[in-house]
Amino acid sequence: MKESTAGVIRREDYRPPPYTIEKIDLRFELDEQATRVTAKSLVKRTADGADDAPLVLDGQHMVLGSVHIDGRALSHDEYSLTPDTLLIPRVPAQFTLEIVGTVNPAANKALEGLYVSGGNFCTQCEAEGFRSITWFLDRPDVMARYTTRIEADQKRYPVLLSNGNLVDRGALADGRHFAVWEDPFLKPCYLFALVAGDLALREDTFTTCTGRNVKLQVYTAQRDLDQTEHCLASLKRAMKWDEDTFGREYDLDIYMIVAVRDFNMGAMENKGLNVFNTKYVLARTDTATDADFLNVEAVVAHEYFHNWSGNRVTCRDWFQLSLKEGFTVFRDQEFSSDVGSRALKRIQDVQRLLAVQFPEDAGPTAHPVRPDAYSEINNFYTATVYEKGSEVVRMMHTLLGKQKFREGCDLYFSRHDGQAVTCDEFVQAQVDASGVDLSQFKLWYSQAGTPVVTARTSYDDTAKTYQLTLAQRIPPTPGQPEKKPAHMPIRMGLLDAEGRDLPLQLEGESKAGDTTRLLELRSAEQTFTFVGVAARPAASLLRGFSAPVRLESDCTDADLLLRMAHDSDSYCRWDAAQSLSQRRIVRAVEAQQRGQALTLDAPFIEAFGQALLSDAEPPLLAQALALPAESVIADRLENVDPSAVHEARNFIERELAHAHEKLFAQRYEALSPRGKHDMSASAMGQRSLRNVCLRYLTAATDYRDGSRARAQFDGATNMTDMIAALACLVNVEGADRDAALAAFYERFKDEALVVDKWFSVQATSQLPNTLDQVIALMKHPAFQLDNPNRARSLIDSFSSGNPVRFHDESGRGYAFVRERVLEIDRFNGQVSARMVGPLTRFQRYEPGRRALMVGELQRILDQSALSRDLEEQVGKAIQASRV
Ligand code: B3K
Ligand code: ZN
Repeated sequence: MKESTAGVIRREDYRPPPYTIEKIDLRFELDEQATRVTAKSLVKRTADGADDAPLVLDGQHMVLGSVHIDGRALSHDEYSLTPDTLLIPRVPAQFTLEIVGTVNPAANKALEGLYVSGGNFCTQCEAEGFRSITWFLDRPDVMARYTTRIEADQKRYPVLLSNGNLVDRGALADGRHFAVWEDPFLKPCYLFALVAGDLALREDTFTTCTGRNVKLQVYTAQRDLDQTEHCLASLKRAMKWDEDTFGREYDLDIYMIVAVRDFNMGAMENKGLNVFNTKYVLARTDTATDADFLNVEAVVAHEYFHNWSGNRVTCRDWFQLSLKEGFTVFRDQEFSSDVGSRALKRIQDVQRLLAVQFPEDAGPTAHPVRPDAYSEINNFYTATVYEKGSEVVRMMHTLLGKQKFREGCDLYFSRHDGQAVTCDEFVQAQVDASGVDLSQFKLWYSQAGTPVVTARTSYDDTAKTYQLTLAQRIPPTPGQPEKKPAHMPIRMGLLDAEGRDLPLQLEGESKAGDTTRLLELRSAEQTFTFVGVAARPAASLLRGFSAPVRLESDCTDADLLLRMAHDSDSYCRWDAAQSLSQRRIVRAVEAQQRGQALTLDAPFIEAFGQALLSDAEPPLLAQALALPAESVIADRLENVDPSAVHEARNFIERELAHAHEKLFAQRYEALSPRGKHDMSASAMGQRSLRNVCLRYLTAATDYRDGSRARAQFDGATNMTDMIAALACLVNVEGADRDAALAAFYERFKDEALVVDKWFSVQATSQLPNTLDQVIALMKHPAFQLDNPNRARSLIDSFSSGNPVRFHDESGRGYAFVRERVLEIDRFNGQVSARMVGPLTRFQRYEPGRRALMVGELQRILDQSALSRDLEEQVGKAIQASRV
């Protein structure tokens, strides 16, 4: 096996930089194949730098032109150049360094550094892309003041943008022109950005809380301009919210968002000049779903919030990534909760955590929220750093309370404005503001793995006491065999036989108090005794999902049924419904394995009927009725046979559909759209419930009759209803399916994001020949492997969104993904390293599948010249497979 520790960077090895760069003037002479970049920097030795410390700059994929120190050209023997560095052995304590280099943006398919997308220039520097633009101290604790002069052909690139404020512009000879941008704020180089192109603009203004006018601009291709209204409106909402909720005001005179089609991730918070994947900018009701609208709003807000949590206060090193990401995800989740439905948002966020982060935390690439080592930092933009990181911030919010938490944030921002700091400093600010002891709590930053909390309960009818014993254990993860108990907030309540909340009185308290309590679990096991409990209650635990743990409780089906119908906590109602479904699916899997007939119990069927008849809020009801995803079911089992899970889930779905066909149909009809298309939260909620009903109604025909879905597809006036209908239809063999797919493509073939949906929906079909269809679609003229959105729309939708076909027992699904991963890895390691993810989650599967998956991983590792990104991920997976 290849040496897996080569090139590993460790947190404990952090040293402050021996030199820093306080100011940099950049000049770009833009040309698709050969852009000349001149960087003039003010370099200073720091207190940590020895007199004879060499200056080692990061730089790659560039051709060096010249190096000057204080105006004097260095000869070749005065520096040494490697593929990743430029080393100058002897330098003064302070000097001006001028470096000229050339880059080839058109050839850049890794989409990191300076590249061309849709004929326009753009950049992506986080985490380490700036080193492909010029030689620099590419680390976030080196913060400089930037000016950027851009020169380009006036006709082809009329718009020239960079960070900060525009200070000069004008014409040059030969039909070229220039613009000069100046960013008054110190920033690390990962926040640098440049955009040049022929772009259309939507503009607005925002007046900040102190009365400053900020110009807001959204740039896109001309043809997409009518899809940018929602983006701009979302930005304004986010700016206002951050003032009201966190007291954060915007600091420049202009805020720009540019949408590009070729982008490795969602968006990038470059100072004053965000670059976005078109997916998170464009939204019009005929091309984007309700979920797309909400995602645009959330991502726009997320990037905007980074202006404080990330840009004004940044990370000292990349191990601290969650300092800005976990906190900013928390902020965007709170924003979405405040402007939309808090209850729904919480359920959706938990769903994502269960579907993506829990499996990651249980797999070969499990890592702490603040990792200890990496080979390729881009592999650490993970659900753990982001979403679990946000849960960690949320727990502090819970433990401190809203007010103290806000004071802690204020202190953090004022204490560290303009600095590059660590997660410890964030926690310290919370401690200093609140006086709350978070020393044990900090283990959440250093221990990987999802804690399992077990709840045992007992009721003493004579003493009228109720005991709740909570025990915790954190499973071993790679490199961390032993764990210490975590400090976690467990919000809970107790329900009486009618499902009403009981006032709670803990032993030792003089009287009963609130109906919801915050218990703090700190030890491996703790018992809480409630007194004055008249009859055995049902425990409602982990209200609002107060800690990111797997809860295993001894609750009965009767408790769950009661909580599903009556729990005052909306998350707990949802969780009860999901647990009931999950239990039945697992029973059906076991029955299959024993060769027994599958059955579904009447009380459960009855409860679903009651729910359908209830006046529960439609979006919450939709979430409760939708069965857990196959991947989420599998994540709770061992030795999984994905076909059995698929069969079991389909069985439950079909039984419920048959039993309640009439009710589903009534609800479906009653929720039919009336009047003008409405984007209110309640209208969106109704659409989501109606589309869940459509799914059950199609399941009621055993996916043999797609006529209702076809009718919805034909009559749909918006993308939400259209794609929901198509997602049902792709599972129904026959003419309706083919006609709808053809019509959809014909209508939307010029809308790239909708074509992505078209590929994606086909890749998720349950039909047995889906892999062949996917392979055929790779040859479709619209398919493009080097566009990340398009590649993911087909390949990731298949591997992550279609477990039963991906895990086909022949292993063909695995081989297909391995081939694509290797193809993409030749030009884009960031995308290939993510795409391999589903192959690395082999641990829960039965031995046959596991061996096939590991076999494919080994085939990947046997290749030479893998990207560092892919090699790290696959190397870890192989290592875990040997334990
Ligand atoms: N900070 C960027 C992510 C950069 C990813 C680099 N591989 C987007 C965000 O989290 O806001
Ligand atoms: Zn972010």
